Amino acid sequence: MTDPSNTSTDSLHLERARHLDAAAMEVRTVPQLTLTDADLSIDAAYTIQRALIACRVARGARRAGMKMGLTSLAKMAQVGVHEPIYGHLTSDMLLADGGTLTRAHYGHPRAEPEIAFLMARDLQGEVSEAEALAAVAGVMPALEVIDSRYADFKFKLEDVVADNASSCRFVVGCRVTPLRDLYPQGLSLKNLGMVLEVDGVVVHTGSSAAILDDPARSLTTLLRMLATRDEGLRAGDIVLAGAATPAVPLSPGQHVRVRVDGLGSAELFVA
Ligand code: 0L1
Ligand code: MG
Repeated sequence: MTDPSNTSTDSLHLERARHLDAAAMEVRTVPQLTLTDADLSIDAAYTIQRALIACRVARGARRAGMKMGLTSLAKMAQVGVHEPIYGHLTSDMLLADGGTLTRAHYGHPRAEPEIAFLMARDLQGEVSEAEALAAVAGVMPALEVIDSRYADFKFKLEDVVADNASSCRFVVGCRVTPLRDLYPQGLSLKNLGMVLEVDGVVVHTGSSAAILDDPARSLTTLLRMLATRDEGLRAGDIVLAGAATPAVPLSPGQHVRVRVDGLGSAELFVA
């Protein structure tokens, strides 16, 4: 028999997901969920996140992969939350390399330089970094555009998890570099130089080492977190490993580019 208390919890999660989804569509902020529910758990927040993604899938979006967030000290300090989190990427969030983002469609978008993995095969469970990398087709430079349903990006861990880890749009460079191509150049995924430029001016420099010390660790952390729900990654998934520097606010007219040693670049324009 269905437990009526579970049914009411499920409908509350769905109601909150719809509330966040509507706010994104209508470009407005909402009060933090934890203001009215101080007991909101991380587990419940990830359930709301999945219901939020289901709203997009119902509108025709497809799974594109996953993102890790808050994987660097710089990012944690920027928003005052000190634990890595994950979110879902859908096909409607993908912006072509060199594509244009319309600023007015978002509340307070920011861009950050990232490393993306392309998964060659399905992978699930607790694996070593070497095992995770063996399932990767290659890596790409990426820009993630984050936006938050909460005013001034002010939230608690549970709020930002429910809001799909602030994920909004993403761009990946058009070249997928197999990891074996890095080593002959004397490069290591653990320490690739990363530069974020706005209008041709360098605004932040960093290293892939800022991403949990090694982007591969971000991948294994994601797999460990997904395993708690008996989920994993699928062949063809793009995984944004996390940002190497703080995010920069976006304004119309800007050209934003990330350059990563050995991987090339990815860019977007803001209209
Ligand atoms: O991708 C990120 O690191 C962002 C995670 C959520 C925190 C934020 O909105 O900056
Ligand atoms: Mg990010």
